[in-house]
Amino acid sequence: MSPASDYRAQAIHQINAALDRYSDFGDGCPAALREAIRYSLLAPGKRLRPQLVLLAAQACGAPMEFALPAACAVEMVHAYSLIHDDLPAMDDDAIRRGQPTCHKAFGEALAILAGDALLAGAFAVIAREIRPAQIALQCIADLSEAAGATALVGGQADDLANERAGRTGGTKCPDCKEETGSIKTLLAELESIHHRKTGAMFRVALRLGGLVAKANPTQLIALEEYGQHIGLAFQITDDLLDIAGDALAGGDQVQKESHRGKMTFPTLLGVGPSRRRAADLIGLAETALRPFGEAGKSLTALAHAILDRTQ
Ligand code: GRG
Repeated sequence: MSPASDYRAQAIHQINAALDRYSDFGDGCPAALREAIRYSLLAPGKRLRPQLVLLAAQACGAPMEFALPAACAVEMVHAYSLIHDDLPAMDDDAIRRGQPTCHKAFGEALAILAGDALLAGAFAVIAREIRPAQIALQCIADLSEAAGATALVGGQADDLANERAGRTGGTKCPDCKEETGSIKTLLAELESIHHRKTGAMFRVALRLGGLVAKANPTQLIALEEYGQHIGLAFQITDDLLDIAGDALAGGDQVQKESHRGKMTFPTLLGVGPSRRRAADLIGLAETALRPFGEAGKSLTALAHAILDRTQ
């Protein structure tokens, strides 16, 4: 194991232990609700966003443990968004994190409520655990903006609207090198959706890590720029993984049923150019980390892991 992946394994271990503590809402929480919350939150996700919080704090000179409450708050918001995204009214998915989705296991009503409780619980963790209060307040303001109508929720709303309007972006001819006017417009729309729906949570994860570590403005700007690039690269690799088994491997189509016919980077650009775009973005992310020098090396390693990921 390389030192960077060893460090990340340690981070994931600490994150899981802290999530376990923070998802115990005490005796006042009904047992079935507690079970549904913990079923989804503690399921084996990649813990990418909380790792970003910890690694950003560490790049700014703070011990990783210091950023655990902020890291868990971000993961709790993420888990809520996944539970709600999987509901029949949204993506209608049956499997998440290798197990039946929350609504399949507990019913729709309890799944909605588990998501609601996680969203509220995230802000409670910040308010209770982060000091000084001025930094907690800033974290709450930033996380609520990232989770709200102009970011996560707004991006999701536009994504659903596009899907329901049947906008797929078509299938790009592999021989076609130039981007046509309409492809450019569709790409800009797609990027705008992803900057809000996926990118905002990446950016805020890095920002919260910086804030709790008392980062200076140059460091905060660098972290957000890095977050912007890796967020989009993550989404492109997500689209590519979603069509895994396609022309690249020459195998069977394994794309999720609910994602068929969606506008994605590969449907707009083709597979090869999408891969190159993701690699370019990781290069830009690495450049953004220059102000951190050696201290940014775990974040650099994480950016490359996003590009090379297989799940
Ligand atoms: C319901 C408000 C609301 C928003 C939903 C998160 C989201 C927005 C939708 C999830 C659908 C999806 C496939 C989005 C694309 C990328 C993404 C966010 C994937 C899930 O994140 P991972 O791969 O998941 O980090 P794990 O389970 O590893 O944490």
